[in-house]
Amino acid sequence: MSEINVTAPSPEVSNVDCPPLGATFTLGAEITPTQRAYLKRYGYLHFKGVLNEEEVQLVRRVQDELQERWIAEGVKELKGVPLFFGPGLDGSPAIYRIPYSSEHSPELRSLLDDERFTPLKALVGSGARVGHSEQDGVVLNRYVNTPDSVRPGLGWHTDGLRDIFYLRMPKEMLNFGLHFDHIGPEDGGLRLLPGTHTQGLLSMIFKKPYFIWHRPDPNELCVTTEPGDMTVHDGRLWHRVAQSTRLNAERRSLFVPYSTGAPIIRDEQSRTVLYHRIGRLLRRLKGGA
Ligand SMILES: O=C(O)CCC(=O)C(=O)O
Ligand SMILES: [Fe+2]
Repeated sequence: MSEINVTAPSPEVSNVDCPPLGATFTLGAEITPTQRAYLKRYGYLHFKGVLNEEEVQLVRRVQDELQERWIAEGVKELKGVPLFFGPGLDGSPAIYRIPYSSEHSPELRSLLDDERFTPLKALVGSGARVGHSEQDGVVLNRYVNTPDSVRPGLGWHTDGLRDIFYLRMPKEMLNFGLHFDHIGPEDGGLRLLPGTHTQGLLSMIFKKPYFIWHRPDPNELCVTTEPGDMTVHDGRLWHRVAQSTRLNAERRSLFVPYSTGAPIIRDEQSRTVLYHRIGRLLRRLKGGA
């Protein structure tokens, strides 16, 4: 993989050479034309080392603390968004998906509001903000690969379909993911179908059966990550989280919604979102919670 840094002023995106598929980048003071060209063509960007080691430790600790807290307090959902429960690596209860995490951790919130992420907001559009309290908020994910796991991976999907469940048309939207483990191809992890963000609505809805389809695609790209890496993907891009080939392995990620436009704010009275109710039903059928 090549490391690409463009610091000199560059011409408009249309004249910029797009680096080859699989390129990785460094997050600087602004998103470069090269980076924009790559995002436009392939629908995603991979930035290396956006968080330092200390910050990686901080997020891992927050994830463990919130998990401990919600389990101790018997919290099952936050603002109508269910927490996903399942056994952890050592078999004791764990939470695989924690929504609204930055609302309950001022240190996580201030980390994500750090200046280094400002250039990313420019990508989303003017007035873009971190959706700490919008949709599902900042989500902490844990994928556990043990025989008892109820979520060793995540089936094919686009993130834009959520908009349809929130009763609005999928808008242009970017998802920012932070990664907390060393993940090579054999560790499973994020797989993308580059370029599918430009598909029409029909392909976005019907290309693959949402969430239940895990089969590898001949065109999928495997994103290999180190702790502290960041990925950005277009909400319309097809992707999945592949199960690890190593038993007793875990992968952690954090997803940050950046949005513009009218916020979708939920509160403690909000009803469980339909797609989460369907998801919970499917997990229960598999023995999860
Ligand atoms: O964990 C990841 O890298 C991806 C998670 C994801 O695609 C999602 O939560 O929608
Ligand atoms: Fe996703």
